Amino acid sequence: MKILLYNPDNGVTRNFMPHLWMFLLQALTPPGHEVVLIDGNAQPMDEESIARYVREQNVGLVGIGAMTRMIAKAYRMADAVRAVGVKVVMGGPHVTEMADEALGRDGGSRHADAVALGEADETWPRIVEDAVRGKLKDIYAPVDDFGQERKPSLQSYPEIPWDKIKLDQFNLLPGILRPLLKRVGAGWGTFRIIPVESGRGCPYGCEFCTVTGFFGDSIRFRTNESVVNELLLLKARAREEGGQIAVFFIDDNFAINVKRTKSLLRDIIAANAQVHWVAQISANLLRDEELVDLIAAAGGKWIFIGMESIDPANLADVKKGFNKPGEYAVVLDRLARRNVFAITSFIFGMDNDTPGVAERTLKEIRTWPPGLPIFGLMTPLPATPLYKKLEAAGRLTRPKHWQEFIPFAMAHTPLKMSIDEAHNEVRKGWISSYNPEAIERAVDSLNHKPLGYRINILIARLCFRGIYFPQMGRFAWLKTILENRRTIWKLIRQGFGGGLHAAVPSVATQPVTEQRD
Ligand code: B12
Ligand code: SF4
Repeated sequence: MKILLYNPDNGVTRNFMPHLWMFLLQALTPPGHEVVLIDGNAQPMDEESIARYVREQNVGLVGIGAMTRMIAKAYRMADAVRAVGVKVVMGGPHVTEMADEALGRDGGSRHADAVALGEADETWPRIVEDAVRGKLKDIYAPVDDFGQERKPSLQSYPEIPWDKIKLDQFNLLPGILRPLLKRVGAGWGTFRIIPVESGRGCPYGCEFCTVTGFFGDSIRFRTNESVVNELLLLKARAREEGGQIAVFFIDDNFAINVKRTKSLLRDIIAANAQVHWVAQISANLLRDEELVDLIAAAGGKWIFIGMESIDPANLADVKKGFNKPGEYAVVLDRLARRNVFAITSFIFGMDNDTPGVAERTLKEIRTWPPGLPIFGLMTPLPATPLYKKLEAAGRLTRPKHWQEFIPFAMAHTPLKMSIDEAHNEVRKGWISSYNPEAIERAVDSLNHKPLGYRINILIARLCFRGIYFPQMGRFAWLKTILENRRTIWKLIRQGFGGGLHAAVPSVATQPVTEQRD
């Protein structure tokens, strides 16, 4: 049977990396089937084109996975596939919580023939076999022989054949920057970010988060050996294609068991399996100097830290009191001393937020080493404790906000500010952090570091601004590059080592600091 696994585009950004679930389910598909992957972020498709594709390619089963924010598009695509008589199975965090919605049992129309609840590592082969026999069930749940929920063990994690998988659609290098990147070193023909997981689960249970409910509060790990082998495979691929591969460890808290993380990092170093990587780690776990040393030595470059708020009352309110704003600066300095920088994520519209929260947060951020601040709004995702609390209090203004997804729009009213005020605070956060002057300041603040670090933060900032400011398509990118031409030009001149006193054409309003590496 030919199986199509499809992930809808998120409609806001082109996702910078592929979705792991597709590659994982492909690797777990029983032999004898052909599995095709389409990520709508890289290969845009509408309802008509997916219907045509499944007909022309004789696809027998379509699997669709989506987060809450993409679910409306996922349903539309599922409807189009079902309309041409092909079965659809849906999975992922949204339909796990809202299976009745996907199956049309809540009064709405039916979108999926079957729903895979929770982690599908063990149920997927069964789903494929049932589809072949024409006997798909409505619901597949990961349960043991006694009907008790069973989380799959990651001890026998499948080998994802990264060396063979076609990844043409995931080259992130904008052609315009290639000449500059060649100056940094050989091997910049391609640049891809690949998701790798080393464990699942999180015991913290923050009120707004789906993870503890979905993956459970006890943590399951892959073996060090299997993670190291995956990194070696990716490293070999980058070498072969004369490009760069960076890894995003998508574990929700990569250092949740510090002892185990250290042992994994030591094994990565011993096997010479270092690639550049990003991981999510909460600030409280980054107090450990030895851990941070190992992160740097094992290839860690960016750490995503869910700071959420600089207000301890807000943090306590959402059960994230283990975050201590007083130590954020210390943690970030500790990382920066090892040339590891942070993606710092904030949520505005929390119940203790008042107008001015953006400026208060930005004031703190300006005292930190340069990084990538991101700002979002408190969002009640289905089945989270937050959703239940707001629903019970009658505070949801758009209880089914996913049916009409609007980026950066609240679905409930915060207690101490209006919805519009919260939206303005987020806007202010993004404008102040990603305007051309802010980007230039961030790049200049690394003037004492080798050129590669400045190029790195420039590219990262240009990409990250696209999370908030529409930046899809060549024209939008060209505009962004033009707006930031002064900083880009400065780096080009530093890279080529000439004309350091020349003014930036038509935009040089300040003297440019002379800087050589
Ligand atoms: C990596 C990641 C991202 C990446 C993007 C996704 C990518 N390219 O991988 C980035 C960093 C960009 C990101 C951003 C966001 N993310 Co995110 N992200 C994750 C993260 C950490 C890992 C995803 C992953 O690969 N997991 C591992 C795989 C194996 O698990 P899985 O995807 O759930 O798949 C399993 C099952 O669900 C099932 N399954 C999934 N799909 C399908 C399909 C079929 C057909 C079947 C049968 C089974 C199946 O089988 C898989 C194997 O068991 C998850 C948390 C988590 N641990 O999952 C959050 C998570 C998915 N993100 C979340 C959110 C909210 C966001 C943001 C909205 C955050 C924000 N406020 O800005 C943004 C939106 C992004 C966008 N523009 O679309 C939520 C989603 C909750 C929800 N109900 O939708 C999660 C669960 C985290 C959370 N805090 O709750 N994210
Ligand atoms: S926000 Fe992070 S720390 Fe909190 S429950 Fe979710 S994954 Fe765990």
